Amino acid sequence: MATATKKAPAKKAVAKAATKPAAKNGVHENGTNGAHKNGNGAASSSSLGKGIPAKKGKGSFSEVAGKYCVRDIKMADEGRMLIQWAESRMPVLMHIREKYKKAQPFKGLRLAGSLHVTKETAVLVETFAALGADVSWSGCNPLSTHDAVAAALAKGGISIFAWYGNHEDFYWCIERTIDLKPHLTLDDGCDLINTVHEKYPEFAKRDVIGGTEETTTGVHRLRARAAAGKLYYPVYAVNDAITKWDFDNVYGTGQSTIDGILRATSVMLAGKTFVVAGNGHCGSGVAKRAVGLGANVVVTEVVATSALKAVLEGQRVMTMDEAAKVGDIFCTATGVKDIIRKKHFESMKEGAIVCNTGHYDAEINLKELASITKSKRTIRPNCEEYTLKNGKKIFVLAEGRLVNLAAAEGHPSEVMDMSFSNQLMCHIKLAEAHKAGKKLPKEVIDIPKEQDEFIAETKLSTMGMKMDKLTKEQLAYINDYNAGT
Ligand code: RBV
Repeated sequence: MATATKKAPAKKAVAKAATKPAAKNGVHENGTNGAHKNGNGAASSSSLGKGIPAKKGKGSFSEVAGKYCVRDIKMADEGRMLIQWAESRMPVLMHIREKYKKAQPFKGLRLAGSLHVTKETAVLVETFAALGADVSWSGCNPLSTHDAVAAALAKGGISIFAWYGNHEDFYWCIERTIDLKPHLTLDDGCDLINTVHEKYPEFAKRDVIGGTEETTTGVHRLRARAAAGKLYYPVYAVNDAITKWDFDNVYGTGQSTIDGILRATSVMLAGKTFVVAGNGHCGSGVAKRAVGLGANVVVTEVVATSALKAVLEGQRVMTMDEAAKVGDIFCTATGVKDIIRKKHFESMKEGAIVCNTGHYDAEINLKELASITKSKRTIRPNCEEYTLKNGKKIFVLAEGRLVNLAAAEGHPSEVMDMSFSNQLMCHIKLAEAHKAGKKLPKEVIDIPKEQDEFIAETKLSTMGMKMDKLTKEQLAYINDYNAGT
């Protein structure tokens, strides 16, 4: 127990957690060297969980070695209320939780996840635990962990390693979740999958049943890994479900990105020139909402069809070289590095605001910005003022990391309901296939159409919406190749 500053309350909290749905399988027998004792397959002589290296991060933590490390377990009650708030807005996920509670599809299985520790994620995590999984969790971005939620999960018995501002120990946390020797992995951005594959390839090949990936950037990486013949277990591309990318990526990113920009700046969007880099699902969602608030939207693109869509939505398309000169606010959503770099900062207007909503912080080249900067200060939370050598000021939000998660609370619960229902259903499929002795191909697997239909139908019915059904005659008509005028 390294810096167990809050040792006593933490212990009490874990014991108390037995009443929570997550507790039964979430609480591990304390392995002081970080190795969990409840393993039933993965060899304990493996290098996984062979001792816990020291953390690099400073500050105090609430920590029980091998079990959890969060900022402050005393925040658990605040986090619990946030989780309850999210639960009440995630009816599809809660419905699936109820449906499978008796069957306990994850009984005997260990699951490690790396995904933003938000109130919505907590509902997913506790659903896995309620359905029998032994869960370990880490964040997938240094600035997206909600400390109160992490505390509530720890208190509820989940093995969680995550805190806000975790730059130095990001991979340390992921490693602690791998100590659990997971049968299943759940990723957002592929950091967990990459660590398991690169550091523990034999374990990945032998012991891991399968995994899932949440986001566009992660699925790209996964497909690249599969194409290189380096994917060692089957992984569902959750991002590519219709009920994920047509909703989470568009409406979730749209609303939460604007939310993040407003919380970090409180500027008026009406009348501003708002530059969106990338008109994919995410960028188009941001553009839609910026238009709705009266901004003048400019889109930069490299794909002609995506550029054309923006033009037909009434937005202007230009190169970043041109957009840099006219923009008041810039938001990157491309998944590509160096979208905004030195020459762009040099031609920006005084007071330009720059942020990113893509998964990684590579889209804005802050090193190049630093090279032309005289001084820097944090002028508001999540808003840094860079004063350039020529006296011009540029404001960067959330250190160029996902502004929607770092400066706001991520996507709303209502839309994460569908994304996380997809996550859960894919893991149920993996667990069921495993229990039936069925081997899935070691590939990136697409989401079956029936899953999308089930999730969309359930979501609609929880919203009180009813759809029409085709009559027999209508069905026959649309399937009649010979029907004419
Ligand atoms: N995302 N999660 C949340 N509230 O938990 N918000 C956004 C949340 C996910 C979203 O699914 C997206 O694909 C991913 O974060 C990007 O890292």
